[in-house]
Amino acid sequence: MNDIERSLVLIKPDGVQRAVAGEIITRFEKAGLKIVGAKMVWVDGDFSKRHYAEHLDKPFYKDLESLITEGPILAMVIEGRGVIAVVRKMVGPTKPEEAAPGTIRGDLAHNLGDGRNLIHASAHSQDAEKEISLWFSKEEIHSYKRADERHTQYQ
Ligand code: IDP
Ligand code: MG
Repeated sequence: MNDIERSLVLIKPDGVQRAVAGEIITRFEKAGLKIVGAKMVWVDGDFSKRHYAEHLDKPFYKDLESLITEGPILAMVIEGRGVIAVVRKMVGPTKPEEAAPGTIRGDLAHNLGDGRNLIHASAHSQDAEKEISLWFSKEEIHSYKRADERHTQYQ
């Protein structure tokens, strides 16, 4: 069985502004994943450069920085078994037009362009660890039991 992991999930400014945050969070909750941290943050260019360090030299970085700093982000830490891969599957591929129906990007971002794909999710465990410590302090991440845990994979 997969280990319990944590993933950093961001509903990006376009997701907050399109008011699909509730729909997205519901999908994670219904999948049995646990939200262990959540806050709304409006980041600046310096913070964007830290979060997207791997993309700094990409041609799309400037547009990406504009997009990620244009409004508040709903940032979450989500916990569950194999959660990093599960969330990436639920999110779908980077380009919404390539995302299958049933995925968050496929269902909710299909017609959007210019990198507007609603959501960020950690790609692998090293990224997750780095990203969670960039966005959240230890005190902002909480341990609690879901009411349905007795019947789920957490046992
Ligand atoms: P990911 O969010 O699916 O992990 P990455 O390749 O890590 O995708 O890219 C980070 C973000 O940068 C994407 O979610 C998207 O918003 C933006 N982006 C990626 N590639 C392009 C592009 O070719 N043009 C414009 N924006 C892009
Ligand atoms: Mg990425």
